Amino acid sequence: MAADKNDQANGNYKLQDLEQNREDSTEQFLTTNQGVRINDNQNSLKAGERGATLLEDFILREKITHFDHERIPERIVHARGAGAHGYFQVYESMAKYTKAKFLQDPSVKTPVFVRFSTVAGSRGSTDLARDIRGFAVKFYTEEGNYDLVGNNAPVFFIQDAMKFPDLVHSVKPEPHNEIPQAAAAHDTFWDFVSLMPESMHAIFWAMSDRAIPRSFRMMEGFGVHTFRFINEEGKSHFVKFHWKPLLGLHSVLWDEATRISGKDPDFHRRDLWDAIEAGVYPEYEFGVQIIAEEDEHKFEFDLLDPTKIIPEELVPVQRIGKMILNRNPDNFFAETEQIAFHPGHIVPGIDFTNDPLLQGRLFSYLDTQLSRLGGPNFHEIPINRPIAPIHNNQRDSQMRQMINKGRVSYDPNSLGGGCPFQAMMTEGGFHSYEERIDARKVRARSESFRDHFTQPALFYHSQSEAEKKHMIDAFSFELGKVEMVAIRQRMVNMLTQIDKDLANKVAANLGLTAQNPEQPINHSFGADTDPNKVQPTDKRNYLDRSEALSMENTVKDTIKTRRVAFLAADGVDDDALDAMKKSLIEEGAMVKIIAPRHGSIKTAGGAEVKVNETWLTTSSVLFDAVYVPGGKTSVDALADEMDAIHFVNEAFKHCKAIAGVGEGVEFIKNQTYAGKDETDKAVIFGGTAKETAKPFVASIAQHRNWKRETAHKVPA
Ligand code: HDD
Repeated sequence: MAADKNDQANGNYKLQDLEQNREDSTEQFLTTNQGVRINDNQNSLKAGERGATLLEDFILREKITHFDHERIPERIVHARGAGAHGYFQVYESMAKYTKAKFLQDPSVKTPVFVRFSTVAGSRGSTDLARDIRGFAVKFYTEEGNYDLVGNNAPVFFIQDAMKFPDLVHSVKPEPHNEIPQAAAAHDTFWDFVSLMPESMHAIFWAMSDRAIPRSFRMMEGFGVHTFRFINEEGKSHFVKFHWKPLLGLHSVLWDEATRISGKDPDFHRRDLWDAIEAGVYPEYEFGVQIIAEEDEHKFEFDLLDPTKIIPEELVPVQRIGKMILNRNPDNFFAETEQIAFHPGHIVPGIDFTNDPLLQGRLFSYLDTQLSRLGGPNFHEIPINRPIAPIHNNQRDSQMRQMINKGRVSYDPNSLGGGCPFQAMMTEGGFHSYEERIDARKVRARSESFRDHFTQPALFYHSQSEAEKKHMIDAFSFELGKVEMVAIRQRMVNMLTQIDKDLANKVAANLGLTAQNPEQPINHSFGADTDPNKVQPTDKRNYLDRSEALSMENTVKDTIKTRRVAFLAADGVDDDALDAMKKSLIEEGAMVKIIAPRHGSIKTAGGAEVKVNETWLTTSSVLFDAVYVPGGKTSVDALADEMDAIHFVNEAFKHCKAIAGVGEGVEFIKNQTYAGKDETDKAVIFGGTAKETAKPFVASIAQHRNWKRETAHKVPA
């Protein structure tokens, strides 16, 4: 695992803490779970060589019994995920706003474990589903564990936790036939959301490119809810949390996503693993939007409403620290599967608001771990164990690890000297923020939550033309998979409330006409009998555009960890191969040689070059760019190979950078669509690899040439 030797130097106390549970079988005897050495692991104990197996065979029974019980229930949502260890450091003390210790001292490295996930699919489903991604961070702080359980979208589909089971039931595979897997594109989901105008903002994020990220390392994270920072004086500020990836925000195309799902359903998991193993550690800056308590009501939306963002133009995101992921788990089950996140795991200096979605989450996460991990001692599982000491009077239950000494398990006591003591606030004791409450007990939703259309419109208007087109395609695809025409129509009608042009384009693709509904249906406000009282309010306009919402404006100055395919065969030109490889690797890219067969190929100069993949084992959709070096016999072999031609065409279709030198130029020009448009700046031809490398690197850094998408239709 990467960074092993540095654990100590990193100050990563969590990794040291895990050491006591790590097992390594190297040079060890095979034993039973009782430590008895096993002499025959091939045969069960029988009454004669051809006789029945004996009940006495404790070794067989132990092995089979353990196996029979290996599985635990998968997470009800976010079942599919991948995790990594790392650490977090604050840039400068945030004492002005919060007393949370891990946000005070820039020299302190706080260990973290992060789990990224999709929401709807099962544990074995594809990474490339169109879905929101989970972005959950556990900080092992010296004051106890703090979990920031966020997503890669800053808004949620519902405003009240009361609706969560309905939302999840609608998106999961339909109950009668368990179809479709890891997809929102089916009737029950769109039936539900088309009756829930409050879901529109999150739907717009889910239909955008953000829902098909290129990598977990290239997506943002958001705490979603408004939380509180509490400082030493007890003063509260509202805060929204952000994660900003240093590699920028990048996505794949939907067509590509569906192909990746077949070629490598573990694409994101593998990408995270490979980057960490290669020592190119994923980095994210931690951002906060801070709002003074007095400004709570100054916005045209409610800070407690989880379907709203605070546009960065209204409150800028301050980047206050950095998280680096530098170590892969040793064991997927023990760490990534057993980690238990809970928004209620907070530390002094951070507190909740009354966001009704957050309030419901505070119940759900603890509850779900009881059935998922089998009982209330899940905090003792190594990955969940805080580095801060635990002392309390909780006792017993399944799988208890802690051996509590003494007679006393109650408080107050005199027999135990009154221990363990309550901590004063000055001693780090958690004290809930004393928010003033003077209210009626009601089952209701605030009027201030009724604007559902302003922010999806802001999101849509902030997208680039390419991104808008992708959204129209996404709506058309998803609704095209809906069988009930009435549901498609209701959804299209809802879209007219947000953007008429979008609604008309989607309607046209569905063979419908978008109609402005007199009254959008809204069941989400419950039992109120006057329908007018529960309708969404009209769209407002407090901001035309927010640059931060478009991925077009992201970081585009690096090719670190980008995967570049070199298509080559025997006779490839030495310089064309070596010089380009060197230039790309210097910039941090990962180069793979794709050839007609495994083993190695011989260059024109007689050198042996190791082959990484063949046409059979890989595909252009697993790469960011393609390069065809010269060398007559090499290029002739490619020209004979339909898969090589398809490789380049497919990369071209998906708007990727393509480069060729020497005879590689002729191959691209004569055999593929990529050579046809001389104005296409992401198709680069050169005489030598050296002169081609610079523009090629610049094109890869641009991620995609979206203009190509509308200019060319490629049958690949
Ligand atoms: Fe949730 C898991 C994020 C609303 C109930 N949620 C879960 C995970 C993430 C989120 C990232 C996976 C954690 C992991 O990797 O183990 N959830 C969110 C966000 C929400 C949200 C950002 C809205 C802002 N969730 C939400 C609500 C409820 C839940 C309203 C219930 C009332 N979520 C759960 C859960 C899960 C979960 C059922 C499944 C597995 C788990 O908790 O540990 O309790």
